[in-house]
Amino acid sequence: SHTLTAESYESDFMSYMIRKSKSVNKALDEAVPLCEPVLKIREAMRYTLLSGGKRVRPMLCLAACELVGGQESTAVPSACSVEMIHASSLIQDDLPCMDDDNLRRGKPTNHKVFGENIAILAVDALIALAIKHTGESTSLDVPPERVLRAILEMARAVGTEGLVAGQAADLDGEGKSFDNDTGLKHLEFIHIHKTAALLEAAAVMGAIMGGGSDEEIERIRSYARCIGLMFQVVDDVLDVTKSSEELGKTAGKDLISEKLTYPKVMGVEKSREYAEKLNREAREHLNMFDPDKAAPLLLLADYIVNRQN
Ligand code: GRG
Repeated sequence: SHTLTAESYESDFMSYMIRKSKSVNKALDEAVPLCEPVLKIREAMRYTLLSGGKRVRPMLCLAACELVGGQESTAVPSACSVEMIHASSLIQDDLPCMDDDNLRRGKPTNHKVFGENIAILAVDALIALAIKHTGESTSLDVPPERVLRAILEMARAVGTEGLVAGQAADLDGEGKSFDNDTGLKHLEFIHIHKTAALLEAAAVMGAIMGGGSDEEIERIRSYARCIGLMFQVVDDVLDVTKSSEELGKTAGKDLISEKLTYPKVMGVEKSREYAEKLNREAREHLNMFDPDKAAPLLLLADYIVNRQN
């Protein structure tokens, strides 16, 4: 019942996504109980963690685990941990000293509700919990080598080889002007680190926990990296298309800023083609697997490339 056939594409995939996010949401809810000590910090953690993201990273983690023959439950703690890291990075990214945003997922940002001091502590606590949760809640049937390897994978995706490197490059590029060639390189570096690294870690953690071979893990890694970059190319295109629709309605700050984007560097059409190319590449990385079993990951790629918001 966990495999999808290509024929029943959309409805099956949607119910698959909904089923997966339900397991993850339930596990996330249980992972951060509202209790003393530090009730306020827990409220702030839960505010962002449980405020309705798309759960793309957890879904990647669970689907990768199942693809290599593992049980969903084996990867649920990893899926939750990755989402905790994601939530922490969103809170930090929205702070006044970073992007200074008032809204996230249509709601006031964490620091707007809880104050900057609490928001920063919630970030720290979410990162610590992410590490603890996979270490503590993964089934004892999983060999400890796998748990260690998965946690290292996640740590790598956060630090100076991952999210932090992407954010630092992003800050560094602010206000600079680039020619198309260096602009593209800069943009690619940012997205490989800010976005693809965590998507990659999510999928790889699932594949590790599920007992995938080194070759399977590396194929899944390459797939996820393509998906991560594609995610951002699509995001940039949507920004442009949405902006021109909404021009005059909302003066979003990206409209007025000189933010570097794929459409700016290569134009909207070429950006769309690039996203399609990355989708084809992502699929190729999975062609060693039984297509029925790989269906969720293949459909996830289509979902990302076709998404409208
Ligand atoms: C790990 C705390 C910490 C910080 C690292 C601030 C920072 C340094 C990095 C910023 C990383 C960041 C915000 C990247 C953007 C990633 C991205 C594509 C966000 C949107 O993801 P979606 O669309 O969001 O999956 P939802 O809302 O669906 O969860």
